[in-house]
Amino acid sequence: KIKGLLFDLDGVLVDTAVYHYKAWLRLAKTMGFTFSELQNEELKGISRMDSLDKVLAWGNVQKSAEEKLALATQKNDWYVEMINKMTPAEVLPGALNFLQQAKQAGYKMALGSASKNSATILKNTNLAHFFDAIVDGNSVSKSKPDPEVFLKGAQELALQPQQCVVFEDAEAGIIAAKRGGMKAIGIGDKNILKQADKVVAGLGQLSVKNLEEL
Ligand code: G16
Ligand code: MG
Repeated sequence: KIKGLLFDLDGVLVDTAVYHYKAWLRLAKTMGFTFSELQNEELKGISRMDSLDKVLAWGNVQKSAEEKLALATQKNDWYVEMINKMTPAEVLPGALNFLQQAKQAGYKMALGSASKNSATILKNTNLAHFFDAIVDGNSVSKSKPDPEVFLKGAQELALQPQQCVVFEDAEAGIIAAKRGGMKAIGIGDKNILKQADKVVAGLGQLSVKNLEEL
């Protein structure tokens, strides 16, 4: 029986991808190149340093480890400037209602995000109080598709992986959930999130009652 819900942040509860995109693009431009919105899709769900490596490869740019750290810090400063101004109005459609229903129904809930900025986002959007545990980029050593982030989440909820459902918009996140032994609900496109047990366009398309059918 399902007792715990593990939520990805960017793309599931809030759309911070647009802020990541703006900050990475600004960084690319300082190095004299640009990249497309389609390429930006590849940055979803992966860590900051992995994202930087991809961006640099697109620009055919080589940097030392020290320079990379400075570039990632610059990008993050621009990103944080934007998320500092986020409001509860930026919670994705249906997400708040779903979290409320789930809380009411007695599910334990954890965040499972790759971001090191999850605390700021949760605070500014008023979502922090829903979570019994927060596992994010500050507390994991291996990025999705490694299941670490979700295994830790289940553990912090004192549940077995089989008792948990993961909500994810990135293919790497769905793979992480399946490798961890959890059910996975994809938020997005069926043709991309192939390994998900079920795919919906957004949490608004899902009712907490649907969880019992999984
Ligand atoms: C999010 C985004 C990724 C981002 C990562 C790290 O993951 O989807 O694009 O690179 O966090 O973010 P930060 O630079 O803030 O540490 P998730 O897992 O919430 O979808
Ligand atoms: Mg995501």
